[in-house]
Amino acid sequence: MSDIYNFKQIELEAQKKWHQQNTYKAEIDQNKPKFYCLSMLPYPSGNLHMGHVRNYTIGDAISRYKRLKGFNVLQPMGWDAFGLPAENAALDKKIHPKKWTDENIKHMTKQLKSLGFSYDWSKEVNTSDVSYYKFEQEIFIKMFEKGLAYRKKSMVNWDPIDKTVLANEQVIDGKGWRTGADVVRKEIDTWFLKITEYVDELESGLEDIDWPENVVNMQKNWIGKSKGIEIDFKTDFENKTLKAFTTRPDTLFGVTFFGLSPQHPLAEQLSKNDVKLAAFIKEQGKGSTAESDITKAEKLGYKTSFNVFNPITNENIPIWIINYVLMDYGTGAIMGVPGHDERDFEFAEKYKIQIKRVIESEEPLPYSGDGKLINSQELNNLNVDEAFKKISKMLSDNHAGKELYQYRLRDWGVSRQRYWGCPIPIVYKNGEPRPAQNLPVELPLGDKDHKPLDQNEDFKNIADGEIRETDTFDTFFESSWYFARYTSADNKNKIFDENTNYWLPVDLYIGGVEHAILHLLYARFFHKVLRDMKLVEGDEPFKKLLTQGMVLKDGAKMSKSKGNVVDPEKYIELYGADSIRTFMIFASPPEQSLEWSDNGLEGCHRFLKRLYALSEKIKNRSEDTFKDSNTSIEEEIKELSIKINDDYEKRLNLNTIVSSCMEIFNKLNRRIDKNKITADENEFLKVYEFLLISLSPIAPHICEYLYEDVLEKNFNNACWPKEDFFQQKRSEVNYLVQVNGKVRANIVLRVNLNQSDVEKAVSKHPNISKYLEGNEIKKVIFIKDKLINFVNG
Ligand code: ANZ
Repeated sequence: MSDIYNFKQIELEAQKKWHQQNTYKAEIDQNKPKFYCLSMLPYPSGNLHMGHVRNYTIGDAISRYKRLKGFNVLQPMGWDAFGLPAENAALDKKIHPKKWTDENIKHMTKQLKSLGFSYDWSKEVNTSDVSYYKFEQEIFIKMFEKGLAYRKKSMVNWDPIDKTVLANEQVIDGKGWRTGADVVRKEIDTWFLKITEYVDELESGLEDIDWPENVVNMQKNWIGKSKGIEIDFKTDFENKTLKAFTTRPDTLFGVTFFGLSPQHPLAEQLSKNDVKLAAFIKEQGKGSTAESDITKAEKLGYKTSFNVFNPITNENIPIWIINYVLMDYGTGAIMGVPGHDERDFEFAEKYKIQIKRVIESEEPLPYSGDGKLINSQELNNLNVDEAFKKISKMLSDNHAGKELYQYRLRDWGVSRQRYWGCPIPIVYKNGEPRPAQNLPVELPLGDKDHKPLDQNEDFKNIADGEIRETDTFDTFFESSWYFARYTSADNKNKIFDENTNYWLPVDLYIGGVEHAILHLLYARFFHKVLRDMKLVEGDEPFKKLLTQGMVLKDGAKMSKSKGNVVDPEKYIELYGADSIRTFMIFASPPEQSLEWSDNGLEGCHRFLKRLYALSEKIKNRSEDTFKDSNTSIEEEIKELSIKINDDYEKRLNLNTIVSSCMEIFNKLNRRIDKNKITADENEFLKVYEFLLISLSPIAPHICEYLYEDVLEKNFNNACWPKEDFFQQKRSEVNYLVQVNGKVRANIVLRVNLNQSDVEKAVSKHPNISKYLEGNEIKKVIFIKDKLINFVNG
């Protein structure tokens, strides 16, 4: 070894060796437990950023640890390569989206490799490559055939100058980002996936997975399951009945108005004979359709001249058309209870509608808590739960209502009117959609082809008056199933093979919390759909989830828009991959945010340099280097070793593993004085070996190098120490001493004595000697460090 820490050479050579030996290729091995460790795949934007480096270092450290523990590990990597930035680059830089994407992938692959991540590159996927998306098209067609994919009208942003649909991000202050034209809303046919068909399972499956509580809650809120009742209200308009969904049927006696959404069919019908109502509805059609905006907006209503009847009291209740009633939730109608619902309260105050209290409480109205029912006839004196049950029974007995669950989750609109995406494999004949016959439907890649497919006549028109669908998929489509494709990505003929069921589910998924809702929900949905197509097994794709914290600089999120980005490449050049990796792990626990610090990185680099210097001394040891010590270094690091083991195994506290390694290093270093080492040689080398092994998942290049060079062993055979390594050494043990199988004494002796020493020691004990005296001993049963049994008579 050279006398300076030449990290560049060490890292290059290690990476070359891993590549040549195919060290991280993942193949089925039934003799080992499997571990599928997955980090969220990057968008190939051009350069890795520190958030990627952190995410992938955590995943790699855990993968390497699992390998040392004897697991068969799959750790793949790939590219979420379709999307808008490639199209924008095509316009700005006059470079084809494919060329831009491929160049970025090439560069970022080099960056990933320079960080020494242990990926099985034979399973790389590029979602923009036809070898990937052809299978995606097959999945979509199966979905279409099962009725899980359908067409529906939906609203899009339309740029009247460019004559193109804009993504939400491309609308800036209501204007097209390139043309500056006023964007108009336009209703067009688009494709939806029926995620709502799986809503129950998406909700209940959250109980079976080991995910952070906040992510589980975010998914639950998004799914938005509510238990309630749909109540039928008779009306005085053409004998019609209106249904309203309520989670609080117990407040039925407090209903003082009835509300319909401006988009409700009856509202539209009434507006035919009421010009003022027609104008009101038109006014409400403007502005944002986002639920959050509607909830915040000023409450507005229009009173009609019609009524519903309370199904219990038969009382008249006026029908209003109300802006905060959403058409696509429940039935698009509400029973207004201003005494106990905040929105209804605000509305009733504004329009001077009666506000009735039906739940007793000290608190002022609107009051939404529990309490005894009042002013509610037969419900009086019940609490809210009891009243819910009673009214529910009364309504169902009268065929005037039924209990059900409502969900906020809506079907997923997957159509995008963009170029750089996977073509939706559908053709139309006389307007009727049917699956495209010859898959794949390839995205045209000609020089001039990078415009929306709708504007590409060659693509669009096929023989016999058939035309192609020109929408492409939302890029969330690709990332919804890539985790399954990785397992068989080297199989070009089949979407999945025997590797798929061997590797799935993902044992640990690591990524940013920004994907807590959509990506993770879509991926769970796809997994269930693929399961029902008998393509994969199991109900959930990701057993355990780790959401890593953000990388900050001076307290703010590191991001291009803030101009505080730190380029990993520069630091790899200056300090090496192992230093960056060590810093990324050391600076903060995986789930918390991490503050970038040049000093912190330098500190980690110094630590590795000192480890290198210590190793050199060990390497150059001679016969008389070691001199006896009366304290055991192995004992000294015992607690640290137990902590490291637990931190990897149970807590994933990777940061404290680094600090424990630093402590072990200090303990070793302290025993060195010039060229002498005060320790037992075997013990000292054993502790040094443990230090290299426990640090190797984090700083793999230097640790493998030192392991092979100093200890002269092959790192491929290195393994995590067995359980007993982590047990405190016992100096004494408690022997059960029996005579003819009966316990006659408990005697503490030195550990590890042989049978005759134990016999000698215990037979002197008065409790024992009295049974042995005068009897011939026929047999002695001996279990070392545990038991001795004398059989006589
Ligand atoms: C009467 C009532 C009384 C309500 C009360 C609440 C409190 P979650 O929990 O989110 O499911 N609602 C029903 N459909 C609606 C729609 N299309 N647009 C706007 N609001 C709607 O909410 C269910 C409650 O939201 C329902 O229960 C209904 O108001 C309202 F003291 O009915 B409630």
